[in-house]
Amino acid sequence: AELIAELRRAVDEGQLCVEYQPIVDLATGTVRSAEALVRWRHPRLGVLPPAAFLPLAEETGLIVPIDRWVLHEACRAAAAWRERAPQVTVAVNLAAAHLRRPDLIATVIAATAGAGLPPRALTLELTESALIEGSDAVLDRLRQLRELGIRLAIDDFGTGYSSLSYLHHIPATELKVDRSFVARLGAEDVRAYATVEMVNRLAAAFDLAVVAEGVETDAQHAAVTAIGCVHGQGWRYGRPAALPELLTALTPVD
Ligand code: G
Ligand code: G
Ligand code: MN
Ligand code: NA
Repeated sequence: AELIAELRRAVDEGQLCVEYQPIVDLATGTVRSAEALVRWRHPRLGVLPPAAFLPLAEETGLIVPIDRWVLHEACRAAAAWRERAPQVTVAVNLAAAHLRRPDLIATVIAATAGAGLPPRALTLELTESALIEGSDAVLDRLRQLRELGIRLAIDDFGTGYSSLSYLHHIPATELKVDRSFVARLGAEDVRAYATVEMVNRLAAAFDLAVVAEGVETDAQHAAVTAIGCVHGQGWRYGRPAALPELLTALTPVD
């Protein structure tokens, strides 16, 4: 209960911060995008990861102002790094609650336009469980976002209790292969390999880009590359880091 009150104040008192993790082109190692990941600099408990407070935020509805703050912050950051690296986009996680909000489109436009970020430079990451609730109103909102040029990623793909039929309706642009599958690749697990291969083929058939998440080792990197995934994310390429560190990584070496 106390944590709820503290979390409510955290947004207003500037205790949240955002780290950025690179998403690279597997063939060249070039940074293509960066995922914004929220942290809470708690005055007593130190830096808390999302898992420590986002479930509470979702229960209480505080996730809406939190995600909105992250979205604005990330759009401003991306507009800044694109002056240095014009092709590098940004990815922001959105909780399911946003899809049910009629003001979602206005919120996203306010963030991109306010930052001077072209909509095509923003990817919104949504989980399967958020997407399968897909009422007509939700689908309509997703289509409006696509019409603006916003990209839509299905996060943690393969971990929800969803059927695959929703892929036919959701106007997504990419799939993020959940890191639990990638984690098993290093051990030359035949089933893990087949799973990632299947996701990659499915993505190709639906004309979706694929990001392999949680790539930690050279062996996993080799496996996802051999399977044909185009993009990768994980400690092998870079940990989530504060904006200045990402900017350093993006500095053209010349
Ligand atoms: O950084 P970390 O690996 O601990 O993130 C854990 C999870 O929290 C990720 O799967 C990510 O989807 C989620 N997450 C991180 N930042 C945000 C955010 O700003 N909003 C929402 N809704 N989820 C986030
Ligand atoms: O949105 P999503 O749940 O996919 O967020 C990515 C989460 O995965 C973040 O919390 C991030 O800190 C974490 N992460 C990113 N790269 C790696 C990795 O290589 N290994 C592990 N174990 N976790 C990672
Ligand atoms: Mn994500
Ligand atoms: Na994920």
